[in-house]
Amino acid sequence: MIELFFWPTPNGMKPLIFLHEVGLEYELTAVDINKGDQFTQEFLEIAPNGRIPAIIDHAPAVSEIAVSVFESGAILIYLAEKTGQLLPQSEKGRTEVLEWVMWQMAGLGPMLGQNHHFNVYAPQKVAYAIKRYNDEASRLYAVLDLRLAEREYICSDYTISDIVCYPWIARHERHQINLDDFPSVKRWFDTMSGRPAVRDAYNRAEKMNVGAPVTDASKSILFGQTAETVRGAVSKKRS
Ligand SMILES: N[C@@H](CCC(=O)N[C@@H](CS)C(=O)NCC(=O)O)C(=O)O
Repeated sequence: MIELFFWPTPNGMKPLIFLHEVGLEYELTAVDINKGDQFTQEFLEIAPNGRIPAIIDHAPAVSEIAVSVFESGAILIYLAEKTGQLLPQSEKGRTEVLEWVMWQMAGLGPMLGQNHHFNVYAPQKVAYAIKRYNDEASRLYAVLDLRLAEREYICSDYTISDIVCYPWIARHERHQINLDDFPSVKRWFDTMSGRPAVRDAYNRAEKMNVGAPVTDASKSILFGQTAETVRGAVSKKRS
């Protein structure tokens, strides 16, 4: 059984979609990031970065003890290798998928996160930051659009490279992006949105009924973190 430490955010949705695609048995453990659950000792034990998602595989293929994984990209690779699904085994096919997974993890995700932060959450409208991340969002959407112009999916078949990107593209309106300007992304997005496993994963997440994604109260938890936050959580753990 896979225990998924989850909150319904783009990074949280990635492993949930995977689990629905392959039909692995799972249980959700809610980590309410708006209340600071990401700083509990139990959670930091498996996810030292204090971010969801994370998993514990209680029935790993080889290891005799449970295996935990943090970072959504690492989780997808781990689950794909465990199940032998959605990650090709050929040298070329696997490398290509990993390239796009890394592109999402290091580029698309962080840049769109900053885009949303400065457009929506920042208490001041910082024109330079807003332009910087709007420009970067449009550049990244164009990279994906060119890639998808010649393919149904990001790599040769449906793989974890599609799963890792979808939950972020699903929030295109928040990134000031009109999908009509990126027709191949739009076509791919519609295909992805129609996949039963994707719909089931979003329906499952919706059942958590968490209300507003970020409230005024949660802003101070989410956006005021420093080295002291990390050291404070660790010293609580040691005492
Ligand atoms: N690179 C990480 C990023 C994870 C991440 O930023 N998760 C957010 C939710 S999407 C989170 O846990 N935020 C809690 C916080 O900022 O305190 C991954 O892909 O797993």
